[in-house]
Amino acid sequence: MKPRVIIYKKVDQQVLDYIQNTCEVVYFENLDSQNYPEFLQELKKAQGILGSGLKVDKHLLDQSPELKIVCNSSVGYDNLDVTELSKRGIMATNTPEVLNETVADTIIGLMLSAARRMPELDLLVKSGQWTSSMGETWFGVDVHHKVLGIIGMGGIGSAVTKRARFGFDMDILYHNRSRNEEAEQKFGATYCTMEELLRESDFVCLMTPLTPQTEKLMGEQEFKLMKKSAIFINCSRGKTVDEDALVTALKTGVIRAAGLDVFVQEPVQEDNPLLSMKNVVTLPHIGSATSETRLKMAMLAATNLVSGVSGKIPPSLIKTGVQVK
Ligand code: 8YV
Repeated sequence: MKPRVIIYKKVDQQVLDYIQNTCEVVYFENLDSQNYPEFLQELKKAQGILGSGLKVDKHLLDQSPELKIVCNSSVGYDNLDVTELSKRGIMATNTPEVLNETVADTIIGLMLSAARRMPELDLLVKSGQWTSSMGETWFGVDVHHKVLGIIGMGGIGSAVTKRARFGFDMDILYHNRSRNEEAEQKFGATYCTMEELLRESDFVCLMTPLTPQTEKLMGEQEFKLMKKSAIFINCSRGKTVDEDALVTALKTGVIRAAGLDVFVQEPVQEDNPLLSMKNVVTLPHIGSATSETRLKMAMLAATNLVSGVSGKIPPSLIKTGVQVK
């Protein structure tokens, strides 16, 4: 009998076909309050699940007696209670590396958009307000030859560094739990303390995973250390930032601008003050959202799933201490 698995996000037909070769698939193109009870019913019989963002905690796991593997189609796995998974001997996987270059493109896009005020100017042109040559009130600031500070130098950080160094001749500072020698040797990134990075950077990019240690990593004190002319970019998770402190910093000129792909609450609430600020460029959490990259992520998640339910070690097993039998 084929192992039963649940896919709870829309995936490409080729991904579905690949999984169906080995597994009996219960497919939810998306999960919402209407189909959630049905999903919970199916969960009782499922050996594996694949999707992104579902909160997998003790409560959910209590309702998943057959589960062997949880496969995120995302690099981040803050939705998973890995301690609880590991206690129960359930494997967890994510999709690292395949999205690095695409997320790096998004980050450079946010830097350029915020520095050159592209969304504001786009609106101006489209609303017929471009009536004469643009005066200095509309000028932006340069990106090239500036100092870029990267907090969290993993694969995505390295891909941003490469672009910033070789495309924009920027100087790169970084702060990370451990030194990244490759980023230092290949791209000339310089390791420094968080405080030095915040003080000296013209652009501060936050790229850490969300963990109890990184929650609200950027708060009032951190924004105050930044240059008044600095631009803050967040493409990690909203909760790595104290959003109220960010709003105040942007409103009171503590920093110049921000480019944000992520928010504390997603989808973002209409009354979030960040939405009405001209010096904030927003994106709806689409860092990795290109057709090519989302397909690669889903295919990697599928490979993890099929390996896991077939008793093999999945290629991107998250180290949770689970003894794979
Ligand atoms: C995905 C992400 O956007 O991989 C991540 O951690 O944040 C994004 O690439 C998201 O989780 C939806 O698949």
